[in-house]
Amino acid sequence: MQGKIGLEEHFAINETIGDSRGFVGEATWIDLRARLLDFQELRLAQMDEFGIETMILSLNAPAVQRIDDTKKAAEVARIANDLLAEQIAKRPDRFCGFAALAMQDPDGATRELERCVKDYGFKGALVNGYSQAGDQENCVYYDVKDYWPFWGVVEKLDVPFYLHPREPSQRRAYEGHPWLIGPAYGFAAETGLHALRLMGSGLFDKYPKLTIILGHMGEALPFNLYRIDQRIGWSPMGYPAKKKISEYFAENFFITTAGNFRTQTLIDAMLEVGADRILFSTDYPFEQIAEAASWFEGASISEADRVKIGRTNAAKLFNIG
Ligand code: GRE
Ligand code: ZN
Repeated sequence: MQGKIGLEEHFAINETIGDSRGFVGEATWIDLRARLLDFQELRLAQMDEFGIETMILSLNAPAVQRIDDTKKAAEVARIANDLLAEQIAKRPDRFCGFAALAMQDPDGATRELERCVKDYGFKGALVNGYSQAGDQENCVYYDVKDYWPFWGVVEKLDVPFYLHPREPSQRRAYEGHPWLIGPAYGFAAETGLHALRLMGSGLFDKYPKLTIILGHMGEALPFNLYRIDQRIGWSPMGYPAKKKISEYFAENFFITTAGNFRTQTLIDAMLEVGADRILFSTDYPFEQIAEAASWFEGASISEADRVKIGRTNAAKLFNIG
């Protein structure tokens, strides 16, 4: 399929490239590093070869979220956003952008998002989970009330917020099992939990038009919606939000196929949230575009759904083409 749009697709800058080093061996790193720092050559060649017309680009992880000096975090976000805008300007027909945001400072993050959307035409923000604010131990989650004015502005700007993974804040549970911490499992556990916090806080009752995007086919949430709803209904601890988790998930969330190229999983997600809320993505360059595209083209879904998931859902959501 030609004309695909991908939206979990990363780049890095000198200040953040080191954050991606630990995920692969030495031989792979040489290639991964080159692909993260590249915009116009390796990336466009792959996009051309596999029918990806547009990528919405975002900074690598955890990057800005891990910098506990708030001023420094804001500076790195700004450097990344400025560079991204320059690179998009060279190929506005092929690239769009998501803003990196130093969520350590909710007001500063709000202003940076406004700047990126209004001055650069960015399509929203991609944030790598909780932020470490002032101190590495201070992991802040965005359901807390300090962030509600930020969310109000996100809703008013009418742009999606991509909640991207990072390593779990709960290190004790992973002790002795470092292989669990990263993209194999810890990323999804951490990010799914953060998404549930947002939903359960009542955030979407206050800002019903807010749109959150999750990668990796929804970080395992589609598979668990029934049980979560069912058991919250029984909970003696109460539940602060007005609607069921499955209702927020269906009304306020989109999910992408990034890094989860599995038809069984896609079909479960389609049954839970519908083909209109699923968006093709690769997770380049951590995943191979060849693999993502060949799986997607051959997946046993209808051609109408393939076109929606591959292109038209994202074109509508982001006003592309
Ligand atoms: C990602 O961006 O999702 C990612 C990383 C590092 C390793 C694997 C991965 O940032 O999927
Ligand atoms: Zn990613």
